[in-house]
Amino acid sequence: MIITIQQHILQEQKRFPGASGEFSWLLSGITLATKMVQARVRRAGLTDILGEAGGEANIQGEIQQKLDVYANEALMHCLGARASVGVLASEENEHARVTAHDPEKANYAVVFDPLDGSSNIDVNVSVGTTFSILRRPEGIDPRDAAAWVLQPGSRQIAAGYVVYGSSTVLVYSVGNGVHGFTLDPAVGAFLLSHPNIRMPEQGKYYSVNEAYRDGFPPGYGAYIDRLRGGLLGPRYATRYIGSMVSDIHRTLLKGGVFMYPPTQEYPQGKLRLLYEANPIAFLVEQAGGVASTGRERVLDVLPTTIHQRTPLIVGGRIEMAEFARCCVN
Ligand code: FDP
Repeated sequence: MIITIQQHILQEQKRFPGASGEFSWLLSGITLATKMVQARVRRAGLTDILGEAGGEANIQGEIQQKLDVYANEALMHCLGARASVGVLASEENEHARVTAHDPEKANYAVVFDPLDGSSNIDVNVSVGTTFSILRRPEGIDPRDAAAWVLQPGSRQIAAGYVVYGSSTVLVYSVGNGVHGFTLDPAVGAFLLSHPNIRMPEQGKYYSVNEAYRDGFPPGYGAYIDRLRGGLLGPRYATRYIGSMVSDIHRTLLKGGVFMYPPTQEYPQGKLRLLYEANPIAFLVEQAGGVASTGRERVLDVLPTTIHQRTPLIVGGRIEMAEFARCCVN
């Protein structure tokens, strides 16, 4: 049976008696925006839009716009128009923004990275969008945008990503398992292709930028050597695309471990807690895997700033148990 994402969202909604449908309407804003983004990504090599943002005219006399700026505007526009959305925070904007006319009546904040891995776009490597949805916390001033989003990841009510790869795939969870949908470009609908994704307990790949190995904290090098040396069973091979959503998508489906540890350049890790690590950790846990900062569960971190960085280590149960033995202190 063919199930579209809209049908799936409506089915999920039935689990919550009295649900008004506003949350489903919010999610449809995300699917619309990501369809717009994927249409641009697919034409990126053709339309010469890879120039810098901010005003270079292309040969048609149109103003060039960088794809990540376009992706940001698409999400801001599609979500900003939903009355249930009070606050939006994006990797592309310095501050979170109150978008609702009447924030007292809005219930949700959406935090997103409109185009993750964008340094890969001009060499035709897959990129992605990540998003995290939070409910407005009790007792805050609804006009204080930061207060909406500075919540630990365990409070997310939904999260997901879209990978613009050999096909466009949207993976999301509302806390009831993880489900993946592939865009059928002929009809413009996301169709259920990966119901109930479960992460294998063990895979055969580790995914890390090993060029930074000398700067990793103690234990990481030995951990990698154990994976490579077959101490967990298989001798692990490396896969590192350098586009987080793509590396995570593979890890979720095929198993293994993905790491972006602290490095010399990024002692706090490079990835962003609110719109990269948190949605990924939510999905990974929902799929039966483990997500750590190297010190604690990612979803337990209480953020203090919107763009704060964190180390991120995610993997199957077996890899993460070994990681805890080698690296967590
Ligand atoms: P990018 O800089 O291309 O936006 O979040 C940033 C990110 O990509 C991730 O998608 C990717 O996993 C990581 O950086 C790659 O960083 P390194 O080049 O340092 O490995």
